[in-house]
Amino acid sequence: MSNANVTLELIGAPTDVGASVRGAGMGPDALRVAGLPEALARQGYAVVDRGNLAGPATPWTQPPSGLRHLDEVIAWNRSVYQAIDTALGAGHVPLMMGGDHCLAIGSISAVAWHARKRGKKLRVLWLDAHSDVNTEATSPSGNLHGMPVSCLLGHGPAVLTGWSGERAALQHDAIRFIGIRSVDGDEKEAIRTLGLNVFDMRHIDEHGMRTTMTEALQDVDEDTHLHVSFDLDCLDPADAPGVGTGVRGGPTYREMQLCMEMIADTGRLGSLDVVELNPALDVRNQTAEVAVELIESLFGKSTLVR
Ligand code: 5AB
Ligand code: MN
Ligand code: MN
Ligand code: MN
Repeated sequence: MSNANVTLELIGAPTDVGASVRGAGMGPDALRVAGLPEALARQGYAVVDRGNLAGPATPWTQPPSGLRHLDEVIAWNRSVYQAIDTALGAGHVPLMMGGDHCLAIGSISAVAWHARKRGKKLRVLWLDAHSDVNTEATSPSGNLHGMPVSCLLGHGPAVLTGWSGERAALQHDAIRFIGIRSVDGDEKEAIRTLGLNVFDMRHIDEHGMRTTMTEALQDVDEDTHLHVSFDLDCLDPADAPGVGTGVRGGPTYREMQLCMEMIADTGRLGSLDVVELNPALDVRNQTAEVAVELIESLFGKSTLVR
């Protein structure tokens, strides 16, 4: 299918409601300022920018229970779910511009619903420094951007699970984590118990990005809907300083380019989250610009001469 027949639908979700640090709400506009819609249009895609969703302000209160800003997180995720559901229903490829990573609950739940309806196998690539598999019981912070994976696996609070029509939007073997290097003690336990598929930095260091991605994409076939959940703190903070929870020792810009190019090569990318961009901490919008270049590669822009 030529790019012109593919409609990319950009959906802004300007909130930091699930995060620990303020500023991720400016992410969608920073991506626009860095030229994301124009870059994708230059690749020949039909690009529709739906603008920004509306939602509640972040109260910045401490949680009454272990879940900070739960009501607001639910409200934002409802809007995201609806917008992604509408985009997929129209046959478009949704690109959710966060916002913090709690928004993946809504986006991936909608993706899971559509994948099941179409009889597609769902595979999620979780590009992140963190594994985001905390629960209310294990979270050191109460911040819901550290818990979306648990919610999607059916282990979150009841109000944030089951949105895909099944208790778990994702089976444990449907998700691959890439670039992980900051995992809380209880999360490690959860990764082992749940049998999650983690390609951590040690793996990337030892085997390289090429082998890592070959392994991570191994069972992607023509019946697969591939979803990428791209937390910008996956990148090394030297390349991407504009994030709220940066961790040293991540993939370089070049390694991440290869990662994106290998995903593009599958031809199965069906939806994308770009989250955790924090322009308040960025240097001259550099992280947004890096994100745009990586997204261009993810959608098939190649530096290959052959
Ligand atoms: B992000 C931490 N594990 O739960 C927690 O950026 C950090 O979406 C979570 O990956 C980071 O608070 C969440 C310490
Ligand atoms: Mn994350
Ligand atoms: Mn992260
Ligand atoms: Mn973060």
